[in-house]
Amino acid sequence: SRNGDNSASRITLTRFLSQYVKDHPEFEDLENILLAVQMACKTISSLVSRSGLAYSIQNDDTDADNYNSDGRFYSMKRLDKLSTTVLKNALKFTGTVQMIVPEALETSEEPDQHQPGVLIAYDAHNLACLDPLDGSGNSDASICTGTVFGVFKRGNTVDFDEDSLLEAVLQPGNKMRAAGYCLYSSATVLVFTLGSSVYGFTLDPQIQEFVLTHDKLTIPKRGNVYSCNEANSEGWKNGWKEYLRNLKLGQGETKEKYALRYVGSMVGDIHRTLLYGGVFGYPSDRLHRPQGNLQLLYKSSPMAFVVHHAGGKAMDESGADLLDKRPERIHQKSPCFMGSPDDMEELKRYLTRLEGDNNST
Ligand code: P6P
Repeated sequence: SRNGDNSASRITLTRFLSQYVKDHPEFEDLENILLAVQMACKTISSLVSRSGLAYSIQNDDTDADNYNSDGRFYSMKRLDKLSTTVLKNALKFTGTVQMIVPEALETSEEPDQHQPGVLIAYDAHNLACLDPLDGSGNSDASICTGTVFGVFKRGNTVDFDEDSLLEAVLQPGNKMRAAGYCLYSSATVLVFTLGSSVYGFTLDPQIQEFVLTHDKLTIPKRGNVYSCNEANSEGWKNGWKEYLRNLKLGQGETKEKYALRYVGSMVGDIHRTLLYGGVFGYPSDRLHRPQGNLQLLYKSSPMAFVVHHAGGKAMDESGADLLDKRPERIHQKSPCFMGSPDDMEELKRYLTRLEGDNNST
Protein backbone atom coordinates (compact mmCIF):
# COMPACT_ATOMS: atom_id res chain seq x y z
CA SER A 1 0.00 0.00 0.00
CA ARG A 2 1.20 3.56 -0.60
CA ASN A 3 1.80 4.63 2.99
CA GLY A 4 1.54 1.41 4.92
CA ASP A 5 4.10 -1.29 5.43
CA ASN A 6 4.83 -2.60 1.96
CA SER A 7 7.37 -5.24 2.98
CA ALA A 8 4.92 -7.90 1.78
CA SER A 9 5.37 -6.72 -1.80
CA ARG A 10 9.17 -6.71 -1.61
CA ILE A 11 11.24 -9.51 -3.08
CA THR A 12 13.08 -11.69 -0.56
CA LEU A 13 16.80 -12.38 -0.90
CA THR A 14 16.10 -16.07 -1.38
CA ARG A 15 13.82 -15.38 -4.36
CA PHE A 16 16.17 -12.70 -5.70
CA LEU A 17 19.11 -15.13 -5.71
CA SER A 18 17.21 -17.94 -7.43
CA GLN A 19 16.03 -15.49 -10.11
CA TYR A 20 19.51 -13.94 -10.49
CA VAL A 21 21.10 -17.35 -10.91
CA LYS A 22 18.51 -18.29 -13.59
CA ASP A 23 19.44 -15.10 -15.49
CA HIS A 24 23.18 -15.53 -14.85
CA PRO A 25 23.91 -19.30 -14.80
CA GLU A 26 27.63 -18.63 -14.25
CA PHE A 27 26.72 -17.75 -10.65
CA GLU A 28 24.84 -20.98 -9.99
CA ASP A 29 27.73 -22.32 -7.91
CA LEU A 30 27.69 -19.18 -5.72
CA GLU A 31 24.08 -19.56 -4.56
CA ASN A 32 25.07 -22.10 -1.90
CA ILE A 33 27.60 -19.83 -0.21
CA LEU A 34 25.36 -16.77 -0.37
CA LEU A 35 22.37 -18.60 1.12
CA ALA A 36 24.63 -19.92 3.90
CA VAL A 37 25.94 -16.40 4.59
CA GLN A 38 22.34 -15.11 4.67
CA MET A 39 21.35 -17.77 7.21
CA ALA A 40 24.39 -17.03 9.39
CA CYS A 41 23.71 -13.27 9.28
CA LYS A 42 20.15 -13.81 10.52
CA THR A 43 21.51 -15.76 13.51
CA ILE A 44 24.38 -13.34 14.19
CA SER A 45 21.89 -10.46 14.06
CA SER A 46 19.84 -12.15 16.76
CA LEU A 47 22.95 -12.92 18.86
CA VAL A 48 24.22 -9.34 18.62
CA SER A 49 20.87 -7.83 19.59
CA ARG A 50 20.50 -10.19 22.54
CA SER A 51 24.14 -10.08 23.71
CA GLY A 52 23.53 -7.59 26.55
CA LEU A 53 20.63 -9.69 27.79
CA ALA A 54 22.13 -13.16 27.42
CA TYR A 55 25.50 -12.26 28.90
CA SER A 56 24.32 -10.10 31.73
CA ILE A 57 22.37 -13.14 32.94
CA GLN A 58 25.20 -15.63 32.37
CA ASN A 59 28.13 -13.41 33.26
CA ASP A 60 29.14 -12.36 36.73
CA ASP A 61 31.14 -9.23 35.98
CA THR A 62 33.49 -9.84 38.88
CA ASP A 63 34.88 -13.07 37.34
CA ALA A 64 38.47 -12.31 36.38
CA ASP A 65 38.21 -14.42 33.22
CA ASN A 66 35.43 -12.17 31.97
CA TYR A 67 38.02 -9.65 30.89
CA ASN A 68 40.16 -10.19 27.84
CA SER A 69 43.78 -9.12 27.43
CA ASP A 70 43.08 -5.40 27.09
CA GLY A 71 40.71 -5.38 30.07
CA ARG A 72 37.51 -5.15 28.02
CA PHE A 73 34.45 -7.10 29.08
CA TYR A 74 34.58 -10.82 28.20
CA SER A 75 31.28 -10.95 26.33
CA MET A 76 32.81 -9.29 23.28
CA LYS A 77 35.19 -12.17 22.89
CA ARG A 78 32.42 -14.69 23.34
CA LEU A 79 30.36 -12.86 20.72
CA ASP A 80 33.34 -13.03 18.36
CA LYS A 81 33.63 -16.76 18.95
CA LEU A 82 29.86 -17.33 18.66
CA SER A 83 29.66 -15.41 15.37
CA THR A 84 32.60 -17.35 13.96
CA THR A 85 31.01 -20.65 14.98
CA VAL A 86 27.62 -19.66 13.49
CA LEU A 87 29.23 -18.71 10.18
CA LYS A 88 31.40 -21.83 10.12
CA ASN A 89 28.41 -24.11 10.76
CA ALA A 90 26.20 -22.35 8.20
CA LEU A 91 28.88 -22.81 5.52
CA LYS A 92 29.45 -26.44 6.54
CA PHE A 93 25.67 -27.02 6.49
CA THR A 94 25.76 -26.48 2.72
CA GLY A 95 27.60 -29.79 2.57
CA THR A 96 29.99 -28.35 -0.01
CA VAL A 97 31.99 -25.69 1.81
CA GLN A 98 35.08 -26.56 3.85
CA MET A 99 36.90 -24.30 6.27
CA ILE A 100 40.59 -23.58 6.69
CA VAL A 101 41.83 -22.03 9.90
CA PRO A 102 44.39 -19.42 8.88
CA GLU A 103 47.56 -19.02 10.87
CA ALA A 104 47.05 -17.10 14.07
CA LEU A 105 47.80 -13.40 14.08
CA GLU A 106 51.31 -13.14 15.50
CA THR A 107 50.87 -11.34 18.85
CA SER A 108 54.24 -9.72 18.15
CA GLU A 109 52.63 -8.20 15.02
CA GLU A 110 49.73 -6.50 16.81
CA PRO A 111 50.10 -6.76 20.61
CA ASP A 112 46.94 -4.71 21.25
CA GLN A 113 44.64 -6.64 18.92
CA HIS A 114 42.58 -9.63 19.93
CA GLN A 115 42.64 -12.58 17.53
CA PRO A 116 40.48 -11.82 14.45
CA GLY A 117 37.96 -14.58 13.79
CA VAL A 118 38.61 -14.57 10.03
CA LEU A 119 37.46 -17.67 8.12
CA ILE A 120 38.92 -18.96 4.87
CA ALA A 121 36.43 -21.26 3.16
CA TYR A 122 36.38 -23.15 -0.13
CA ASP A 123 34.22 -25.42 -2.25
CA ALA A 124 34.75 -26.92 -5.68
CA HIS A 125 34.53 -23.54 -7.39
CA ASN A 126 35.16 -20.82 -4.83
CA LEU A 127 37.62 -19.50 -2.27
CA ALA A 128 36.08 -17.16 0.31
CA CYS A 129 37.41 -14.92 3.08
CA LEU A 130 34.96 -13.96 5.81
CA ASP A 131 35.19 -11.65 8.82
CA PRO A 132 32.38 -12.89 11.12
CA LEU A 133 32.08 -9.80 13.31
CA ASP A 134 34.03 -6.70 12.35
CA GLY A 135 33.94 -4.01 15.04
CA SER A 136 33.05 -6.49 17.79
CA GLY A 137 34.96 -4.32 20.27
CA ASN A 138 31.96 -1.97 20.11
CA SER A 139 29.28 -4.58 20.56
CA ASP A 140 28.80 -4.44 24.32
CA ALA A 141 28.08 -0.73 23.93
CA SER A 142 25.39 -1.68 21.39
CA ILE A 143 27.30 0.13 18.63
CA CYS A 144 26.97 -1.31 15.12
CA THR A 145 29.08 -4.26 13.96
CA GLY A 146 29.21 -6.20 10.70
CA THR A 147 30.03 -9.41 8.85
CA VAL A 148 32.25 -8.98 5.77
CA PHE A 149 32.82 -11.50 2.95
CA GLY A 150 34.69 -11.74 -0.34
CA VAL A 151 34.56 -14.64 -2.81
CA PHE A 152 37.17 -15.54 -5.44
CA LYS A 153 36.85 -18.01 -8.29
CA ARG A 154 38.97 -21.02 -7.31
CA GLY A 155 41.43 -21.83 -10.04
CA ASN A 156 40.90 -25.54 -10.72
CA THR A 157 44.66 -25.85 -10.72
CA VAL A 158 44.66 -25.40 -6.94
CA ASP A 159 44.77 -28.74 -5.20
CA PHE A 160 43.17 -29.29 -1.82
CA ASP A 161 46.10 -29.02 0.53
CA GLU A 162 45.57 -26.15 2.95
CA ASP A 163 48.83 -24.35 2.25
CA SER A 164 48.12 -24.00 -1.47
CA LEU A 165 44.57 -22.79 -0.70
CA LEU A 166 45.84 -20.24 1.84
CA GLU A 167 48.26 -19.09 -0.83
CA ALA A 168 45.56 -19.02 -3.53
CA VAL A 169 43.24 -16.82 -1.44
CA LEU A 170 45.86 -14.03 -1.35
CA GLN A 171 44.39 -12.30 -4.41
CA PRO A 172 43.72 -8.61 -5.14
CA GLY A 173 40.13 -7.40 -4.71
CA ASN A 174 39.68 -7.06 -8.48
CA LYS A 175 39.77 -10.87 -8.71
CA MET A 176 36.65 -11.21 -6.53
CA ARG A 177 33.48 -12.51 -8.14
CA ALA A 178 31.30 -11.46 -5.19
CA ALA A 179 31.66 -9.42 -2.02
CA GLY A 180 29.44 -7.87 0.57
CA TYR A 181 28.68 -7.17 4.19
CA CYS A 182 25.90 -7.42 6.72
CA LEU A 183 25.47 -4.42 9.03
CA TYR A 184 23.98 -5.09 12.49
CA SER A 185 22.61 -1.72 13.59
CA SER A 186 19.20 -0.09 14.03
CA ALA A 187 18.35 -2.41 11.14
CA THR A 188 20.17 -5.46 9.81
CA VAL A 189 21.16 -4.73 6.21
CA LEU A 190 22.88 -7.19 3.88
CA VAL A 191 24.59 -5.44 0.97
CA PHE A 192 26.44 -7.32 -1.80
CA THR A 193 27.45 -7.32 -5.44
CA LEU A 194 28.15 -10.16 -7.87
CA GLY A 195 30.45 -7.97 -9.93
CA SER A 196 27.85 -5.65 -11.47
CA SER A 197 25.17 -3.76 -9.53
CA VAL A 198 25.04 -3.50 -5.74
CA TYR A 199 21.91 -4.73 -3.94
CA GLY A 200 20.82 -4.04 -0.34
CA PHE A 201 18.40 -6.23 1.62
CA THR A 202 16.95 -5.32 5.01
CA LEU A 203 15.99 -8.03 7.50
CA ASP A 204 12.25 -7.86 8.20
CA PRO A 205 12.01 -9.22 11.78
CA GLN A 206 8.31 -10.04 11.31
CA ILE A 207 8.98 -12.57 8.58
CA GLN A 208 12.70 -13.19 9.34
CA GLU A 209 13.50 -12.62 5.67
CA PHE A 210 15.90 -10.19 4.02
CA VAL A 211 13.82 -8.07 1.61
CA LEU A 212 15.15 -5.89 -1.23
CA THR A 213 15.37 -2.28 -0.05
CA HIS A 214 18.27 -0.87 -2.10
CA ASP A 215 17.98 -1.93 -5.75
CA LYS A 216 21.15 -1.01 -7.70
CA LEU A 217 22.57 0.98 -4.76
CA THR A 218 24.68 3.85 -6.13
CA ILE A 219 26.99 6.09 -4.08
CA PRO A 220 26.42 9.87 -4.50
CA LYS A 221 29.08 11.37 -6.80
CA ARG A 222 29.97 13.87 -4.10
CA GLY A 223 29.39 14.04 -0.32
CA ASN A 224 30.16 16.44 2.52
CA VAL A 225 31.35 14.01 5.20
CA TYR A 226 34.81 12.60 5.91
CA SER A 227 35.32 9.59 8.15
CA CYS A 228 38.60 8.69 9.88
CA ASN A 229 40.21 8.39 13.31
CA GLU A 230 41.52 11.92 13.94
CA ALA A 231 43.42 10.67 17.00
CA ASN A 232 46.07 9.42 14.54
CA SER A 233 46.48 12.79 12.80
CA GLU A 234 49.93 13.59 14.23
CA GLY A 235 51.40 10.67 12.29
CA TRP A 236 49.61 11.25 8.97
CA LYS A 237 51.32 12.16 5.70
CA ASN A 238 50.92 15.74 4.49
CA GLY A 239 48.73 14.97 1.45
CA TRP A 240 45.85 13.60 3.54
CA LYS A 241 46.35 16.31 6.19
CA GLU A 242 46.18 19.12 3.62
CA TYR A 243 43.14 17.56 1.94
CA LEU A 244 41.24 17.41 5.24
CA ARG A 245 42.34 20.91 6.27
CA ASN A 246 40.67 22.32 3.14
CA LEU A 247 37.49 20.30 3.74
CA LYS A 248 37.31 21.62 7.32
CA LEU A 249 37.73 25.21 6.14
CA GLY A 250 35.22 24.90 3.29
CA GLN A 251 38.12 25.47 0.88
CA GLY A 252 37.83 22.20 -1.02
CA GLU A 253 36.43 21.96 -4.57
CA THR A 254 32.82 22.28 -3.44
CA LYS A 255 33.62 25.16 -1.05
CA GLU A 256 31.34 23.33 1.41
CA LYS A 257 32.55 22.69 4.96
CA TYR A 258 32.59 18.91 5.53
CA ALA A 259 31.49 17.19 8.74
CA LEU A 260 33.36 14.37 10.50
CA ARG A 261 31.44 11.16 11.19
CA TYR A 262 33.38 8.21 12.65
CA VAL A 263 31.73 5.26 14.41
CA GLY A 264 34.88 3.18 14.67
CA SER A 265 33.08 0.22 13.11
CA MET A 266 34.19 -0.04 9.48
CA VAL A 267 30.98 -1.63 8.17
CA GLY A 268 28.87 1.17 9.70
CA ASP A 269 31.19 3.94 8.52
CA ILE A 270 31.38 2.61 4.96
CA HIS A 271 27.65 1.82 4.71
CA ARG A 272 26.90 5.43 5.71
CA THR A 273 29.46 6.63 3.12
CA LEU A 274 27.75 4.52 0.43
CA LEU A 275 24.35 6.03 1.22
CA TYR A 276 25.29 9.65 2.02
CA GLY A 277 28.53 10.03 0.02
CA GLY A 278 31.90 11.41 1.16
CA VAL A 279 35.21 9.76 2.02
CA PHE A 280 36.23 7.03 4.48
CA GLY A 281 39.91 6.56 5.19
CA TYR A 282 42.27 4.64 7.40
CA PRO A 283 45.67 6.06 6.34
CA SER A 284 49.07 5.12 7.72
CA ASP A 285 50.32 7.00 10.73
CA ARG A 286 54.01 6.75 11.42
CA LEU A 287 53.58 7.01 15.21
CA HIS A 288 51.06 4.25 15.88
CA ARG A 289 49.78 2.25 12.91
CA PRO A 290 52.25 2.38 10.01
CA GLN A 291 49.92 0.29 7.81
CA GLY A 292 46.61 1.62 9.14
CA ASN A 293 44.29 -0.67 11.07
CA LEU A 294 42.31 -2.53 8.39
CA GLN A 295 43.32 -5.95 7.10
CA LEU A 296 43.35 -5.85 3.30
CA LEU A 297 42.15 -9.37 2.43
CA TYR A 298 39.06 -9.65 4.62
CA LYS A 299 38.15 -6.06 5.46
CA SER A 300 39.10 -3.31 3.01
CA SER A 301 39.25 -5.37 -0.21
CA PRO A 302 35.66 -6.71 -0.01
CA MET A 303 34.39 -3.28 1.09
CA ALA A 304 36.32 -1.62 -1.77
CA PHE A 305 34.78 -4.12 -4.22
CA VAL A 306 31.28 -3.08 -3.10
CA VAL A 307 32.13 0.65 -3.16
CA HIS A 308 33.60 0.29 -6.67
CA HIS A 309 30.48 -1.45 -8.02
CA ALA A 310 28.29 1.20 -6.39
CA GLY A 311 30.12 3.77 -8.56
CA GLY A 312 32.68 4.80 -5.95
CA LYS A 313 36.48 4.54 -5.85
CA ALA A 314 38.98 2.94 -3.48
CA MET A 315 42.69 3.80 -3.30
CA ASP A 316 45.80 3.02 -1.37
CA GLU A 317 48.04 5.81 -0.07
CA SER A 318 49.82 6.26 -3.39
CA GLY A 319 46.49 6.92 -5.12
CA ALA A 320 46.59 3.52 -6.87
CA ASP A 321 43.40 1.45 -7.10
CA LEU A 322 43.06 -0.52 -3.87
CA LEU A 323 41.47 -3.39 -5.83
CA ASP A 324 44.79 -3.93 -7.60
CA LYS A 325 46.61 -4.50 -4.33
CA ARG A 326 47.44 -8.14 -3.58
CA PRO A 327 47.79 -9.06 0.12
CA GLU A 328 51.10 -10.75 0.94
CA ARG A 329 49.79 -12.33 4.16
CA ILE A 330 46.30 -13.22 5.46
CA HIS A 331 46.32 -10.51 8.19
CA GLN A 332 48.32 -7.89 6.29
CA LYS A 333 46.98 -4.36 6.84
CA SER A 334 47.02 -1.59 4.25
CA PRO A 335 46.26 2.13 4.33
CA CYS A 336 43.02 2.68 2.39
CA PHE A 337 40.60 5.37 1.26
CA MET A 338 37.21 4.78 -0.33
CA GLY A 339 34.10 6.83 -1.15
CA SER A 340 32.36 9.09 -3.65
CA PRO A 341 34.09 9.30 -7.05
CA ASP A 342 34.40 13.10 -7.17
CA ASP A 343 35.68 13.31 -3.59
CA MET A 344 38.18 10.54 -4.27
CA GLU A 345 39.41 12.26 -7.47
CA GLU A 346 39.99 15.43 -5.42
CA LEU A 347 41.83 13.44 -2.72
CA LYS A 348 43.95 11.66 -5.36
CA ARG A 349 45.45 14.99 -6.45
CA TYR A 350 46.75 15.49 -2.89
CA LEU A 351 48.07 11.93 -2.55
CA THR A 352 49.92 11.97 -5.87
CA ARG A 353 51.46 15.43 -5.74
CA LEU A 354 55.24 15.27 -5.40
CA GLU A 355 56.24 17.93 -2.88
CA GLY A 356 55.23 17.89 0.77
CA ASP A 357 54.88 14.14 0.83
CA ASN A 358 57.27 13.80 3.75
CA ASN A 359 55.91 13.83 7.27
CA SER A 360 57.46 17.11 8.28
CA THR A 361 54.76 19.30 9.75
P1 P6P B 1 40.55 2.44 15.32
C1 P6P B 1 37.21 -2.35 14.47
O1 P6P B 1 38.09 -2.89 15.45
C2 P6P B 1 38.00 -2.16 13.19
O2 P6P B 1 38.55 -3.35 12.75
C3 P6P B 1 37.10 -1.56 12.12
O3 P6P B 1 35.80 -2.00 12.20
C4 P6P B 1 37.22 -0.07 12.39
O4 P6P B 1 37.02 0.72 11.25
C5 P6P B 1 38.65 0.06 12.88
O5 P6P B 1 39.04 -1.21 13.42
C6 P6P B 1 38.75 1.10 13.97
O6 P6P B 1 40.14 1.29 14.27
O7 P6P B 1 42.07 2.44 15.27
O8 P6P B 1 39.96 3.73 14.79
O9 P6P B 1 39.96 2.03 16.64
